[in-house]
Amino acid sequence: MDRITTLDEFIIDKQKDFSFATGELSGLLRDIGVAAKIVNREVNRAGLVNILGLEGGKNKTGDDVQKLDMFANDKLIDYLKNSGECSGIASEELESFVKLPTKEGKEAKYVVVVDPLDGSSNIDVNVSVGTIFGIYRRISDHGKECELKDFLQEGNKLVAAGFVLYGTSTILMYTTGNGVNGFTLDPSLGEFCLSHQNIKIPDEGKYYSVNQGYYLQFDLEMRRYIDHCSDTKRSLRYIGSMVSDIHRNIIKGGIFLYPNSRKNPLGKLRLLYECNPMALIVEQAGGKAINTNLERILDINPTSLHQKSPIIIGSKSMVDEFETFVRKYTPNGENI
Ligand code: P6P
Repeated sequence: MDRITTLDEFIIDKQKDFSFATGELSGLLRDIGVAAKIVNREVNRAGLVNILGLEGGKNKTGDDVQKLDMFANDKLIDYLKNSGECSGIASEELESFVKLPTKEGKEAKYVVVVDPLDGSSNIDVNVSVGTIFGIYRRISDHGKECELKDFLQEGNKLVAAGFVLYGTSTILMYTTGNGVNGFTLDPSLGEFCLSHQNIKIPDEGKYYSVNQGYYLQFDLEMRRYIDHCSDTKRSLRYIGSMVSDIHRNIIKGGIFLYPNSRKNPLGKLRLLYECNPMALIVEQAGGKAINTNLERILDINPTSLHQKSPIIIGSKSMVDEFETFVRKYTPNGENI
């Protein structure tokens, strides 16, 4: 039996790849791993401990806030606060970012963006959900509290990004800019163990993921692309949980599309803590991520914490093919 490599061992071992590394980022990644194990425990028993059902509130973008959302949010913030490596957190569940005003928080090098529990509409029906995180090096003055500009950085400035998928097994995947590695939680050990080393997304795939219920609200190029997927006998797989859909496409190959529509002129997914971290992971795995103006997701300049972006992400040749439909069917598309 191959030797088990735990997430902690891997993070520490990979730290040696960075001569300038001083251990703070490693500590932050390890703390996120611990928080993920705690969230996983509650997700796995959500039906038993009365944390199902709606918290009653609504988050910044008007989604109903479910108790498990807030539990995940609070746990992640608690562990990031205690890490001593984090200066602030921006979360889908909070209108503004959280400053960590302690001495450690003011001296910390990093800020974290997080969607604590993505796919929350699936919680009560036992369909997989996920946590998405991204880590930026702060650009505000050390020794002082973090500022909004620390979070409003382009995705190409992320120093790390990852997700946790609470599915048939619990998997944590992350990148620090040198490829993507995946770790599966072994409940008998209570450890995330290396299971997907240097994973690469297939360049082509048979799956396309889009909510076809919005078909008539989509722009012409999107409708023609969907028709093309159907004509070429691709399989539609749409879980309604971004992390699950994109994770499947990383493993099997495929494309995930959440475009603009008449209902959502800028799409639904948030740039900072959903699109950017997933785009970095997919690019690091050899894939591609753009918006419906054919801009690279990671190059979009954020202007607000909860801003939305259309996203087309997945196998490179499939995203490239989508681009041809935009150029062909969008007015003046040939000049994009
Ligand atoms: P729709 C879940 O609520 C989420 O934020 C993503 O995880 C998912 O991809 C998307 O929304 C589903 O949205 O409009 O298809 O239900």
